[in-house]
Amino acid sequence: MRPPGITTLGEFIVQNQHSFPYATGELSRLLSAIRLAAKVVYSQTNKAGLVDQVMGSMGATNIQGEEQKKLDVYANDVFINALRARLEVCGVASEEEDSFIAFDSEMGKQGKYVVLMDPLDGSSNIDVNVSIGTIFAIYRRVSRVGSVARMEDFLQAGTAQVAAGYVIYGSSTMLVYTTGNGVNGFTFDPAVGVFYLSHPSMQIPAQGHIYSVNEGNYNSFDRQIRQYIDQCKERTYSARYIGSLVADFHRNLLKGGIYLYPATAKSSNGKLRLLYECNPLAMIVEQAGGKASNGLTRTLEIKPAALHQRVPFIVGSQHMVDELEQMYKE
Ligand code: AHM
Ligand code: MG
Repeated sequence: MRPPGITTLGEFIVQNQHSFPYATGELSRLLSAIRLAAKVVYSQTNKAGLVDQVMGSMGATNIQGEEQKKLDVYANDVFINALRARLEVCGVASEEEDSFIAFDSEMGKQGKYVVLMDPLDGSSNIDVNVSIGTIFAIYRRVSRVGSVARMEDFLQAGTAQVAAGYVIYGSSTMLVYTTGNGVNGFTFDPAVGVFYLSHPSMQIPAQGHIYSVNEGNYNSFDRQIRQYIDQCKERTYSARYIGSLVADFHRNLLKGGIYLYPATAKSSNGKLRLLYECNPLAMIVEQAGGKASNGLTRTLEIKPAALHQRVPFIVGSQHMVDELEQMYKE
């Protein structure tokens, strides 16, 4: 049954489309495609352990050398197909694809937007019943409408995002997004098949008491990161690390905290990808009053050089990120 007086995601998108600086309806249709794909992935995720297509590995690796899970590939296909079916999108870039996919049909070339995504974030948690997610960023293309999408459409700085969001498949499924006018969260009611506005105008507390980092890499972190972690311990902050970026980010957004994936011995630029993991979450956190940086530079201002570029990522409550940035300055 529909909770009385509660707005659905569909209604919210339509009610708020006037605040979007581009043509009315375009972004609404694009977000509807994402909403639909999220429902499909949710329904498949919930069958993990029951059907063969969900848990386990594909026996292949992606271009970044990471093992592809069955659900990685499934979610990738679902999101790409949902976006391809819309007039608005001329191309997609994904963690699971070597290069971007240009929708080069006559319809596809008319699309004004590109979408960059991590279709299934937290892959290592699929098989162990722990929260996972989807992250997406939406940009206006810079190439001519009517032509085939080009690399430059995808290599835009995060400041150019027109919308960004994530889906978390957790104890409930939520879709959280921003179009640059604050952040709103919607919870899925599986009985009705509808997302309802449950978290209007989300704000991250300016100061938190949670730090989230894979401390197994402590010995290879920068001096500033080690110093910051030591300080968190002296202050007896809580350590919370799920290993799904979306889930760690979501908790810190609600409760206040800081998430760190700095450079390590294994990966000198950290593990997380700028374009479809860091930038969308950076836009969301800023819209919610928080901050994201690599320690020295605001994440959204980093000039991308490659589709799968990795950057050190520090994101969360404003005062916490400020404090760590101060350590870098000193
Ligand atoms: P994925 O997109 O392949 O799942 O990888 C990204 C994930 C993040 O969700 C998570 O925060 C991080 O990798 C965990 O890495 P680690 O296991 O090194 O701590
Ligand atoms: Mg990921």
